[in-house]
Formats: sequence, structure tokens, C-alpha cells
Amino acid sequence: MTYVHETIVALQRSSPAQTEFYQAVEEILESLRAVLETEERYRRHAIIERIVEPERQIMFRVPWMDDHGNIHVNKGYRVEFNSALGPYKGGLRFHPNLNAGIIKFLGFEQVFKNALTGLPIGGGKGGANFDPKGRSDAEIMRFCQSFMNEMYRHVGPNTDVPAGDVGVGAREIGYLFGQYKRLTGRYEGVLTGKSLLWGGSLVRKEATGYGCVYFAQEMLANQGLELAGRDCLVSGGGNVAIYLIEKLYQCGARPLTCSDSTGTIHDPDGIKLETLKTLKEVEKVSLKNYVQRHVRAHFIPLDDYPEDGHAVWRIPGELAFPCATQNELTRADAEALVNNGCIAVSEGANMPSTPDAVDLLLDAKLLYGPGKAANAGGVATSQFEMAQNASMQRWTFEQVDTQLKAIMADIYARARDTAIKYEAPGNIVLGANIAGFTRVADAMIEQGLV
Ligand code: NDP
Ligand code: 2IT
Repeated sequence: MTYVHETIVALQRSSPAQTEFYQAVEEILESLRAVLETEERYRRHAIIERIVEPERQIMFRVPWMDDHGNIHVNKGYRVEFNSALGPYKGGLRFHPNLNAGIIKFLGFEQVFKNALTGLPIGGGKGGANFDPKGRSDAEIMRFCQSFMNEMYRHVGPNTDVPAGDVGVGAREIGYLFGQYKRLTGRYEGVLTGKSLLWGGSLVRKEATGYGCVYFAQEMLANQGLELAGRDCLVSGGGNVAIYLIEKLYQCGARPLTCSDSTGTIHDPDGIKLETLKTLKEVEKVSLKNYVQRHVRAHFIPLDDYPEDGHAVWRIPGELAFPCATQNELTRADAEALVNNGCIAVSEGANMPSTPDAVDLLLDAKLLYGPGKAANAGGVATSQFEMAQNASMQRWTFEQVDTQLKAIMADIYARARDTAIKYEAPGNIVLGANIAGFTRVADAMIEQGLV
């Protein structure tokens, strides 16, 4: 048995039924073969055994009352995965299908992503199996307050700093912050993604989407290629997808698609950004309403998706940006992308491509930017928000955007050069995983057996 297999089998025994977590661990460990063979210290210090086990996992009851007086109980999580490089940092996800395995996969990815940014942040993730869809503002507020009633004792600006993720945006961060302040009496940078009115950073809202486009530009530029004029496929219709589409237009590219949990929009004239923002940020309704406003666009409902994948990746386009959720791009989807002449995939979501899809994209020599590298602009800008809060300063939009661009270029260069060093030129997955791993692992060694 190889150490990868041994580790997965051990995790299956100690942490059963955490499929997405095993998937994330397997992908990273596969990339580390070369480094573990040559760098004996990682084995001597049992780094693999330690790095796959979160430092702390908090699971708690979140009881709340809806507007009709009915009581609901959800499961809340905060997984504090690794603090070798700094306070735990990572988002909160509110989604009905959330479970411990998904939180752990997200927390594990976050450790390497945060390390890759070069910034002093450890990795964590949290959330609840709460479905915000159809809930009133008052219900969302009560849920967030109940969630914070437990979480406040575990978080703090120097211990653990949550932010948003799927289902958690500025509104939820506001309610969470208000309750933290009430419980502790402290006004401090305990959360990022805050409103610009009270401690938020310019560009944080846009950062993940913008950063993912900057990353694609770096991959293209390395081949002497440009983004301008290209047809782009985007999945998702939330925070990441919206600002990614905004940046694509600013770069002269043409986003043709977006999607949500009800289906996919294909607008051959280009996605109308203002309509998308109105539907998803203001009205919070299904994308099927898009076609009433733009008659040349098509809505493809979930029922009409191919059995082996996602409708969005079957539409011809030169660049693909998965920005909704994990495992939303299958091997059959990857095949369709390649056959339709796609040249690059830059992942805004976390682990959106299945392992066999990644293999196919790499074999076909597409430019492939894995989530933990391509979507790291969000968390990097969160760290800029922490820095501004701690120093009581406010940076301009240009200052933050310039730093974001520099971080994305640096992440790309580090992943590319590490891949070359380990004789896998062009394999940004391998480069990103090794570069992130070595930084965390060496910090763990220096800090002793803790
Ligand atoms: P949002 O909640 O703002 O938007 C998520 C979008 O994806 C929505 O359009 C939602 O549809 C759709 N979606 C979510 N889950 C599913 C699903 N299971 N099947 C189909 N569609 C789905 O989240 P974000 O845009 O913030 O996050 C998107 C991805 O990016 C996630 O993988 C997240 O982890 C990752 N990410 C986010 C960062 C951030 O800063 N926000 C940073 C780095 C990564 P609907 O509108 O119908 O709910
Ligand atoms: O997956 C991610 O990197 C995020 N959801 C953002 C985390 C953060 O702390 O800004």
C-alpha cells in the first residue's frame, strides 16, 4: 500500500463517510509524492498524519424560530484546521446539504490556499446545514444570532477570523458581527467581508472573481495569449460569478453563461451584468427570470442537463470558469470543453472539477488553474481587511486592487516554478499543492510537536 492509500484508509476508519474530504486529501497527497521522497524531514515529523487532522472541530446546535413561531434546529460547524501560519482563516457556508465531510474538505483546501498566498493566515472553515432560500430578513438575523451565540467563544481577531462563502454574504456578516459585539462588548476585526460602512475593505466583495480572472490572465500571458475578445463560460450566479463576469467585461472578454441551483443561462449576446446583479443580489430569485428580460437568451433547467454532467460546459467557449460548487465539472464535461476548443480553466469555486476531469484537462494540456490557487484572491483580500482593521487604516480601491493583482501573479509564478522544479512543467495543481504544503509543513516542524 502506498502512503496515499494508507492515509485514506486510516481516514475512512477514523472519520467515516466524508467523501469530499477524502477526495481533497487524495488530490493533495498524490501531488506530494516527489517532495515526500526527497525531503525526509516531513516523514520524520509525521507531517502527513498531523496535517490531515484538524487541530480542533467544533460542532454545535443552532436552534432558531421562524416568523410563524415554529422551532428549527440546525447543525453548526467551525473546523479550526491548521494555525501554523497564523490565526485560522476561512469562510462560513450556509447550505442545506452541508455536512462534516464538506466542511473538512473546505478547511483542508483552505490551509494550502492560505499558505500559497504567502500571507500570515492559517486555515479553517465553518457553516451550517441551514437553507437561507425563502427565509425573511428577520429569520436570517435570528439564525445568525443563534449561530454566533456559540461561535463567539471560539473566534477572535488573533485566533480565528471567519468570512463569507456560499449562502453567507454582507447581510449575514452584519448580523453575525452585531451579535459578536453584543456578546463580547468588543468592536474588532473578528470577521471579514464586512460592510464598507463599518470596517470592510474595498475590493473584498469583488476579490474572488477579479482574482480568478487575474489568475487566468497570468496563465494566458505565460503562453503569450490574451483574454480580450474570447468567449467565456461561467457557472454560478453568486458573489464569485458576478464579479468574475464584471472583470471579464472590463478585460474585453465575452461571458456567455451563468448558472444557479435551478439551471443555466446561455446568452449569445453576452450575460447582462446588471440583470444578473438585480436577480441574484437584490431580488434573490431564480435565473429563469433572466429570459423574460432578454429574449435571445436561453434557460436550460436542471432536468435538461446531460446525465453525466453540467449543461454549461457543453456550450462552446474558449475559457471556462467554474464558480458555483464542488464537483460541478465532470470528466464528460472536460471532454466536451476540450472538443469544443477550450484552452483554459480557472476555478473560482473550491474543488469544482472531479479528479478524473482534472486528469483529462492536464492530459489535454489545457491551462488549468485549480481553485486553491485561482480563487485565493478572496481570502488574500480578507487578510488585507484584517491588516486595515488592525492598523485602523483604510486603503483605496486602487491600493487593494493593485495588491490583489500582485498576489495572484505571485501565486501563479510560485505554482508554475514549483511545478518546473519538480519536473512537471505546466502542472499548476502539483505546483500549487507542493508550494502550499512546504510552507505549512516547515512552519509546523519549526513550532515543534503541537
Ligand atoms: P454564493 O452563495 O454567492 O453563490 C453560489 C452560487 O452557486 C449561486 O448561484 C448558487 O445558486 C450556486 N450553487 C451553490 N450550490 C450549488 C449547487 N449545489 N448546485 C448548483 N448551484 C449551486 O457563493 P459564492 O459565489 O461566494 O461561492 C461560490 C463558490 O466559490 C463556492 O465553491 C465557494 O466555496 C467558492 N469561493 C468563494 C469565495 C468568496 O469569497 N465568496 C472565495 C473562494 C472560493 P442559487 O443562487 O440558486 O443558490
Ligand atoms: O473559500 C474561500 O477562500 C472563502 N470562502 C473566503 C475565505 C475568507 O476568509 O475570506
